[in-house]
Amino acid sequence: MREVRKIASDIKTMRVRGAGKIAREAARALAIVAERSKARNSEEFIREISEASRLLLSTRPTAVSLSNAIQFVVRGLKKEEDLSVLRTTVRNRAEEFIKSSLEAVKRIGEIGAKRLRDGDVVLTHCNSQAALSVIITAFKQGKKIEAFVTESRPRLQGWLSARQLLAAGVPTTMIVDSAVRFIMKEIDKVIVGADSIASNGAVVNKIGTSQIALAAHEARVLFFVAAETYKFHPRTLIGELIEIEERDPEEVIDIKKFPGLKVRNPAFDITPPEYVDLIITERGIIPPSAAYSVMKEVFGWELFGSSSGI
Ligand code: RUB
Repeated sequence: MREVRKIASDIKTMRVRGAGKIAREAARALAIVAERSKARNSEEFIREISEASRLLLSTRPTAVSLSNAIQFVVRGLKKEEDLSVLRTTVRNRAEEFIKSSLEAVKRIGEIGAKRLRDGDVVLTHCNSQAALSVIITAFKQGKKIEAFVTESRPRLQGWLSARQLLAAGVPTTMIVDSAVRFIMKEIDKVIVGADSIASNGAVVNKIGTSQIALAAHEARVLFFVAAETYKFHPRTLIGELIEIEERDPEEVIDIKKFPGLKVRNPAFDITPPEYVDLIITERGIIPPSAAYSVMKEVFGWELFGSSSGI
């Protein structure tokens, strides 16, 4: 469990961050438990896996990728099953999730790149591997793409995006978050990632995303979301709300220097479907109104209940 606790702490403190990466780390953590478990029987093994799953789930509440990855790995584990079968099942599923998640990012790049034209100026926010995959793939195809990245206060994930884009050779400009509306007249398309997508097509992503969508809408700039299908939140179908993580005020300001000051630090916001033109998934491009159909197709097993009880 020591390794799992380390992975959980890395996710919580954002040493590992981004919805896709934390999902893959969670799957990797479960594979480690399966490999190293000293359980003497299947019941003990399932208990260990459940404990690890709960710990991983407690790290960050908003990105549904985390719980979808865990459900994918642990679904339907039964104590009546042979211990060695359970071990192999968890390891194989974790491996399968990691592999298909990485392939999805690549595929989203290929599919999304078709929507970028030569000469497009594309704005992105935060640091999304799916969104960057679209920009970088189009650029590598020879389209003259220029990127704008927001700083993405308070954690400055925009710096990571800037580095990735520059490393790929994409001409990149950074702006502060509050410059978005001013700059929007120079932008052709906005592409962001997602931490969760609700059944009505609303997109939960890094704080500030919904303001960018609003500015894009006002300026008639297309607003794309790049998201693997495991970013769709199946339980929103039964009315569950997506929890918005509020992080430590210290990320925003040194509060010791401002006695009495209240600070709020919501890490994500919700962009209503009306402001989203397209969602680019590894299965194809959909309008936000098709979120429900994607969920039905992808999460059949989840919607009809998981017997793992985790
Ligand atoms: C990251 C963030 C990203 C999504 C999608 O927030 O909001 O846009 O997670 O990323 P944080 P990806 O830095 O707080 O984790 O496409 O890489 O999954």
